Amino acid sequence: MTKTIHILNGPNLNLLGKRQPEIYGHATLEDVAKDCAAVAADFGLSVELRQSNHEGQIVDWIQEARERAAAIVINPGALTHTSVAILDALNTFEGPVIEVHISNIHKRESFRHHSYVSLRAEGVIAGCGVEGYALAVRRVATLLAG
Ligand code: DHK
Repeated sequence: MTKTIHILNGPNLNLLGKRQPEIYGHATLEDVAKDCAAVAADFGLSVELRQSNHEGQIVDWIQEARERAAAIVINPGALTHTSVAILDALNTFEGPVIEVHISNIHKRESFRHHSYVSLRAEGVIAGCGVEGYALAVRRVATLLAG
């Protein structure tokens, strides 16, 4: 059976392409889903991309991923910097986790420099624009190949 990578996105990322394009660019989440699906297909993998503005929904999706996903790529948006609940949920997941930030969070306000999710993630990609998602999928493919 084809292994699936769940690509989870947090608050405000539904506005990707419209929101502060000078920081987050012009591509939409739909564009991201297409790019990631193409890269995943090269490795015989599939992707499922979701977005929610609600912390509890993301926790529920991480728990669902325990049963259904081989790996998680996650951009928790602002919840990166605040959510112990998302970290705790990720700590129940057994496969690889790659954290993605479109912007370089280390070049921005100091409150964006800390990530709870990084305590769990195998890898972190920041500042590569939306290309970071496809890079994360590529990395997941390497990790799944063992
Ligand atoms: C996205 C957000 O919404 C911010 O709250 C984070 C992240 C950075 C990004 O760069 O993708 O601080």
